[in-house]
Amino acid sequence: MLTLYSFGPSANSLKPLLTLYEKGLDFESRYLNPARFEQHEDWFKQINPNAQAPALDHDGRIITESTVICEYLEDLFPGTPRLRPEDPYQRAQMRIWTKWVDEYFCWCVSTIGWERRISGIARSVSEEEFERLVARIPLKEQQLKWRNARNGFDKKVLEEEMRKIDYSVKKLEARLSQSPWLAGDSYTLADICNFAIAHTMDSGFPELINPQATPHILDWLARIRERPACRTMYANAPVR
Ligand SMILES: N[C@@H](CCC(=O)N[C@@H](CS)C(=O)NCC(=O)O)C(=O)O
Repeated sequence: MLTLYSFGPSANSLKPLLTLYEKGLDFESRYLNPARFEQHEDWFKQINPNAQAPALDHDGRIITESTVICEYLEDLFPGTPRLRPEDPYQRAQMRIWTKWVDEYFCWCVSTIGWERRISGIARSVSEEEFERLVARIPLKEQQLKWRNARNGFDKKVLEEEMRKIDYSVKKLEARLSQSPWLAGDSYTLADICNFAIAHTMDSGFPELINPQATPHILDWLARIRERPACRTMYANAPVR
């Protein structure tokens, strides 16, 4: 029995969600609502002590870390489709791109997302209620992120994150002008994990991602969105 706790098809949650749909696996989807701060509730901290989504429950055993969950699913269900190349060089390329998304790309996009979207959630409650909610968050750095979302991130931090996003977009475009998928000839976890962060960037950052500047990224996004698994994932997304 597989149960995925997630925010639905967004950011780190999208990675295991799309992997599960790609593999056509039966699983129970438990959506957490960030607008209700559900990820910080005690029952969920029993599942993931970091109070963050996603988390996978496989027959009572918990796996956290979005990219690790994807690799775990690939280990358990390696067939149809294979999402990790057999060739060691291409497999290494896949891991370079998943490492990059986890260590660099996701962070700059995340900060701008927190400034643009999470700020609304952080400001939706009274000061007293906000303090009560922040006190439930186990990671100090996440507490700080919530405070920054409520008070507004430093302008210099936002400028630096935008610089990193610009660099990331150029790096992705350059790679996708060389091969159809990030690790080479086949669609892999590298594409799923980068798509998780980039999937709404053509609407969120049209000054960076557009037909003139990034035709290869747009083509890559379209090819992933057209996949039956991706269509099903979006069709089943929670309405908020
Ligand atoms: N390294 C973790 C990061 C998980 C993470 O950052 N989750 C975010 C959503 S993308 C979260 O739960 N944020 C809500 C919060 O921290 O309150 C992973 O890849 O799974």
